[in-house]
Amino acid sequence: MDNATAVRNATGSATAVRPGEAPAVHAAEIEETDGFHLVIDALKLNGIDTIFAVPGIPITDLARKAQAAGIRVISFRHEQSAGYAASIAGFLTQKPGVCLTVSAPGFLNGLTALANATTNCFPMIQISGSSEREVIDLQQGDYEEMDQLAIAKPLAKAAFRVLHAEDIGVGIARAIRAAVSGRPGGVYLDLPAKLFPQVMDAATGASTLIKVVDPAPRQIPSREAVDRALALLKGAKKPLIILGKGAAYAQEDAAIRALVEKTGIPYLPMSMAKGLLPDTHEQSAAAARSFVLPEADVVVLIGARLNWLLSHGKGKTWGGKSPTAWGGQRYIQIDISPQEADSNVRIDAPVIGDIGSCVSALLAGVGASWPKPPAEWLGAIAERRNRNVAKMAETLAKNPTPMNFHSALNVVRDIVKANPDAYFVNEGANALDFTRSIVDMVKPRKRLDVGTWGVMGIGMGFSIAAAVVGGQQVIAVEGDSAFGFSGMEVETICRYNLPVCVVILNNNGVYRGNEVNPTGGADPHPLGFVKAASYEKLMEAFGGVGVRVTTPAELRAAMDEALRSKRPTLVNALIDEGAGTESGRISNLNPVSKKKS
Ligand code: ADP
Ligand code: TZD
Repeated sequence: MDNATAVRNATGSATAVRPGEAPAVHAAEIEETDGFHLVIDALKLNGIDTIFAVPGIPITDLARKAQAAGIRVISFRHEQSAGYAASIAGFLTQKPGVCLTVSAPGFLNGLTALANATTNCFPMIQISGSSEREVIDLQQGDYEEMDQLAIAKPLAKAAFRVLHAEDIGVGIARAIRAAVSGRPGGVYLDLPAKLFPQVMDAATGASTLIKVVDPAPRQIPSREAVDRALALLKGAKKPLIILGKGAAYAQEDAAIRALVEKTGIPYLPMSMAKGLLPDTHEQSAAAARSFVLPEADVVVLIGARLNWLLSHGKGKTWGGKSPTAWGGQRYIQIDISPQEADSNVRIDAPVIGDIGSCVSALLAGVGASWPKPPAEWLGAIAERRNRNVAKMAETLAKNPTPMNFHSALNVVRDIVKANPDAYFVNEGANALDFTRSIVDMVKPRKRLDVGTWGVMGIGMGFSIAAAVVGGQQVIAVEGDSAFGFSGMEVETICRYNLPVCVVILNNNGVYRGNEVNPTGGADPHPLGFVKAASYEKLMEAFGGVGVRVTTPAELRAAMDEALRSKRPTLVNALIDEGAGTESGRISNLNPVSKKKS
């Protein structure tokens, strides 16, 4: 405590005496509380049991006291990873994941993750300590001076500052509501250093705290919207359902499955919706994606936006005649955000509400007489799918030397299949794209990846959070570049002894590792890394298991052992350095100069 001296009374709670002030009554007789304890009590009151943090001024004691109060404090090496961990904890639990950062640089390090949470619709609260308001506003050069609230505002769904201890309850209640209600997102909560040591009597303090009632209220769609959608769907000749990560987040798995199965409509899962229904489901059109998108006539979007990941609903992907032309599909969009419809193409039947309520309302209109999609449509999809699956099986069966993405991922595919409860974290470019299509998921919310931004650096933070809040084994498949963004967190994995098996698909660089400096100079190529780097030693440095493998058989043995032992393990899988393509599957978004050199 900076301004006040804590005195512990017989019950162990803090009382405080300001320097130079005589206590009015015997300190030991008064139950007092302070800002530190009010923040902790407010979080606990609202069921927040875990904080992802990097401690330092002015929140060191907050982290310390939170742990003492029974909150699990997971302490990271870098705020960005702590932030990513908080955000994915929010996705997995529907409770805001809390990230705790220090002022200015720590705040900024965490802010990338907060912005990413907002973009991905993950509920998260970044609580950051900040310097003295008066000094910041006069720009007098305080320690880690920064107007954090102003900087966070445009990147967060909401941003608040609490100046007085008696407002902590309201501040945390508002942050929780903003994070989880409607479209979830990242919320910033600014807590200046001076707030923490403010004292008040404990009973008054307790009366200021708020246990939030119904923080994410159901939003029921209108009857008209549901009828409009059903009418459109009933007339479809080539219907298609697209499941997005909003559908995974909603935890309405049974209702979604019932809608898919009762209507008999083929579906496509977006990356993080894989496993909502098992990827092996006979209605999955994932292996016929490039066929169904341009062919479909009515598309039902459930918790998925028509953003770049779905080519904005336009162009060749959708059968459009030019890159910006609409393909002619008609859309039903289920989303909690009333502003999402028409953001890219016309939505004929928006159904606005929470996914559970919307899907249930649609289901109620799908009776026994619901017409199954025409057999030609289902047959054409099955034919494409079977052909593509057979082609992939052939590729996966090959065993080239050196090992490549496919032969390595064939092993990962088997191991994930045998361990359906394991969380599966994935980042990279080729390491992401190949993995997404090769590794099947059979359970919901198990696949966690780079999301809407395609951001590198989520790997270790997501893995740590999944192990901590999900309590299960984690397998992380990482490009070697991707891993580098959060690699130091293997120390965190070892420190907390988490069952995380990191597999690096190491091709010596970004996308691939075989490009050379065209000038012949000594500098390496900008996309290349140290050849055959010993990433496994990083895990060994902190007491975990490091294994270097060059064949699928060695990879299988190393992963099997990692999952058996549950020890922190890093498998450095050396693969063909020429195997990757530029930007993986999104090379169309990568401008390339036509000019030679
Ligand atoms: P993907 O990348 O998988 O396609 P997006 O992140 O683009 O998914 O879309 C998720 C959508 O889900 C967002 O538009 C968001 O508003 C919506 N969403 C999130 N949670 C819910 C919910 N509980 N009910 C309805 N819609 C939701
Ligand atoms: N920085 C951040 C934060 N996110 C990004 N997406 C990038 C940079 C650019 N980028 C990609 O889009 S993928 C990638 C980078 C640097 C790494 C690809 O290399 P990799 O995977 O080794 O991880 P592959 O398998 O070799 O393609």
